[in-house]
Amino acid sequence: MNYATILQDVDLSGAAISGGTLAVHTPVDGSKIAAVAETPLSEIPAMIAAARDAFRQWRTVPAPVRGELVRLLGEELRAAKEPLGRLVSLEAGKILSEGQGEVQEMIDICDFAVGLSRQLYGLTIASERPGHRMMETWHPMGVTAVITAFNFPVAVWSWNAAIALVCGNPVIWKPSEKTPLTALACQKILEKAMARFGRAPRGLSQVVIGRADAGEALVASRDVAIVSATGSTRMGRAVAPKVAERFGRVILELGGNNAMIVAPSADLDLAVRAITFSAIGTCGQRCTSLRRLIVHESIKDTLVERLRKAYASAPIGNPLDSGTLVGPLIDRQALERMQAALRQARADGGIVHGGEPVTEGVPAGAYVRPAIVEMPSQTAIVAEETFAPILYVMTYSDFADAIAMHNDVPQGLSSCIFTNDIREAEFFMSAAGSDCGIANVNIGPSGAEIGGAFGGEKETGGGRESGSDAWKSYMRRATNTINYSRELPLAQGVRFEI
Ligand code: UN1
Repeated sequence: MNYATILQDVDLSGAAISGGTLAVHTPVDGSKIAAVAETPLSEIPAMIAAARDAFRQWRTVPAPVRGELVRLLGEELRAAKEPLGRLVSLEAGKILSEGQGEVQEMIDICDFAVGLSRQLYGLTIASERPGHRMMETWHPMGVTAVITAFNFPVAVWSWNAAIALVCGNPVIWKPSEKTPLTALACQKILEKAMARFGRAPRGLSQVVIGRADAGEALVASRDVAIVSATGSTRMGRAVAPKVAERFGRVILELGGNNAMIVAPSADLDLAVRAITFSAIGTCGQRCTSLRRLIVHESIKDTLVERLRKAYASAPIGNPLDSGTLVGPLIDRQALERMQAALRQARADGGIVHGGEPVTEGVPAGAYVRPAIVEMPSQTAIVAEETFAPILYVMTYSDFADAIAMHNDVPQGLSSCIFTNDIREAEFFMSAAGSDCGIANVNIGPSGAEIGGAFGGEKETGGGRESGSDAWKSYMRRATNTINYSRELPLAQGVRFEI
């Protein structure tokens, strides 16, 4: 597929995508496809000020009316799904079906947010005082900065933007410097929706193109009420204290080191399919990718054998070719990090199947053969998140040990168990089971749908996005006590008569 056609099919009119200082390389073959203009750091304060002005207006627009803007955004995304999905594939290197799936996820969150715009409910609370009523009201919070990673270059913005907009917050988006084109395309799509809506204040949605220092400018500003950041734990460690220092709010979605426990009763046909999708899909570059397999010793050899067969039949190659299942890593650095992790795993006594760079029959990008690594134990390298298709396999004999090994990593995003034993399944989801934000039974850890809250514990950062009541992170709560009596009783029976 011709790159120029993919670029021409999306509306990037007015965006400066040639002659700029930010070179964009497609992971498909490493070639340069654009040179995007960076936002001068000196302009960021004015952008934040424009967002603050937009906030003053937008917070007074009734939430269901704000929902109408997001409804129109969903319509525009439906119309733009194919070309935008192809651009995602070109810029992030994911296969066509996953590029389309990512845009579908955007459409789904818009639908969800539209419904939510009529359901930003507060509670009514019984007062202990006669003639009094208590209630809580949810109000818009303020300017929301959204910092996103290359691997889900558009969906993660939409999770945040759709909810922030219905909650009454303007959004300033700092996409990954590896994927600015998809961000500019999304901004255009939202601008179309805003033009149809007709009442959106200027500055309601803005994009900052740049590198880490552009993100830092947003993180440091007292006028940015919420910083929602997705990326590595290292990035989160830099962002969180800076926001905490000024008592701002963070929503963090950081690293994952997601595992599957495979019990003796597991349906191995299903498990093999789930493992291959979640371990090698997106070339192992989802925050929810399966990275650790904790398998009962009695079935380990059979399972590894079946997985090796399944891996061998997954076509690796150009993600824009319709038969491909495994596209490239984002760049050479990612490939080198993968090779370094495999070297360490070998040094720790691991037996590595696959994992080598692939150069034949593929374009000139960072293509690799996904790796299965049989480990003698869960060593330090296994506890690290390497953003590549490496599946470490460990064994267990005792279910309690499997749970302990499962939780014995710093990250806590997603997890799953394959079992037909209801006790194991329930235990896995219980308070003493998986310590992750997502705990699944008989499905893999990746590919979550809109509707559930998304995020995780420990070094994953604790944030929740997209579904359930994640909207509460984008609003502030006011508790109201109303006295409709002619007395002024004090709570706790305190007497204070003058
Ligand atoms: C991410 O990798 O940052 O659950 C998000 C999933 C997708 C989202 C992944 N719905 O795999």
